Amino acid sequence: MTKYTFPENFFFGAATAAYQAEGATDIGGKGKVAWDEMYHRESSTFHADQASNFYYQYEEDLRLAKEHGVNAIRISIAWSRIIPNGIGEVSPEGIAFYHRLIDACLLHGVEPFVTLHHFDTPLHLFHQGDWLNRAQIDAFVRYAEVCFSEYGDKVSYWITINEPWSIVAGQYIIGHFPPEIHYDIPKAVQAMHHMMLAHAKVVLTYKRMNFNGKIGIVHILESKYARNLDNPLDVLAAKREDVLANQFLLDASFLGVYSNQTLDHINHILDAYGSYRLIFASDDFDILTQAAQYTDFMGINYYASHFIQHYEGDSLIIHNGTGSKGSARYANKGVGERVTHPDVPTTDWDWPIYPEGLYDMLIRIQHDYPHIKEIFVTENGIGAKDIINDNQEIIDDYRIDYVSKHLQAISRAQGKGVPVRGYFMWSLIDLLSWTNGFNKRYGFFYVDFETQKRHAKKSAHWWRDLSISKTIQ
Ligand code: BGP
Repeated sequence: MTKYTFPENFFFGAATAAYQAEGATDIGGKGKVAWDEMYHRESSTFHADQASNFYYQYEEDLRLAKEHGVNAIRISIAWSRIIPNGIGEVSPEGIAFYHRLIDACLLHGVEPFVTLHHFDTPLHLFHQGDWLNRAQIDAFVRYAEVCFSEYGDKVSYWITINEPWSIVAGQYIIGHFPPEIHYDIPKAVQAMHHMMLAHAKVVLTYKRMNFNGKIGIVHILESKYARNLDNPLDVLAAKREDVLANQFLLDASFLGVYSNQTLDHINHILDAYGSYRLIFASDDFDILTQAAQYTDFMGINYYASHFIQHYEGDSLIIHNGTGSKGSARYANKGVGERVTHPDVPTTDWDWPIYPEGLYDMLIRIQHDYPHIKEIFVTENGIGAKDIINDNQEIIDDYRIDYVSKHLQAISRAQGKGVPVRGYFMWSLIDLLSWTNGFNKRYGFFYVDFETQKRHAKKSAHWWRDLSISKTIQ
């Protein structure tokens, strides 16, 4: 049996995000975000007011993390705790909370990787257009400067933005994130460009401030395969989805320019939606190019890959937000349609389980962007309806299997020279899932959302052993 061994200094991490974990949405002067409004509509069956109560229980969660071999944690800072309306006064209570949280991470020996934006733009800015509004870029830079001045001496790893693609896909294509707009790819592309600029300006700001830490960005990167490799139309559809979801952002953040091939495909997609063309300012590419050189690492979130076939017709997306297997559809005009593959299993939420797609993506990144010095797999995991039995155990063998297979893919890529320095399981504790609520669980620790009591799952015990042996069979 092949053995996969990880280096001594590898980060065996786990991830969280402020809005999904903290709760305390109206505590400490926190400003509102668009999710608060959406979840408090009558039709919503859940909200984030308590979430996993991390705001109050982070000490316990960090202790559990440490005890189970988790030596790094992704946390995010809620912009609206630091600057409640996004542009005005800084909140001393918000500043103090993240000092306490970051200090606790360091005290427990759990390295904090801190994200500045994880899907939670302050409501006031959201109402002014969110990332479609270029003016938000400067507001984000100011917020980042505040965070760097406060926490820059303590935090060694910063992440500017989490998953620009998921943000715009949710907001403007699938329509299950506020403002719930459907099938508007032009808006999605324009907002991504603005996020890339915001990321770039924050990287340059951080470097100007002369800290010793590192800064990077997290992209969700799912491989896109033609369903039928012999059909050139399927091949084209897969390429188009790849450019839209992956290559556009990779080019911006790691080359500083959109290649001709990228722009060609983007323009073809835009043509299906009218005459829209991406709007740039004259110095955008100087900023992107400079930042690309100074970006220290790339974070990859990876859950699934997709098999794509040619698609004619209007966009049609049905989101499976309940875990009733087989209910999803995903077809975009001008791009293609995702279909199942008979050899590839899926989760109850219809996400294909395909570790090989992570391996392929890592090899491709190394090939196309060889100057990237360090890579972290910043999220990977499986959402499931975990059951707690009468003995208070959660036997999540499917999670151990999923994580093992993805770690094997990472180890194989390391063997080919891909510089993957750490892995973060999504998630440390069960959290709010943005569009699925609380029954799609990902954590090493089961959260009873009634009592907020934590229970270590079988996977947490397995992780402790793995963090010691550093070896997967
Ligand atoms: C990523 C996000 C996370 C998390 C995860 C699981 O895209 O960065 O915040 O939610 O996906 O997704 P979901 O909760 O929709 O299953």
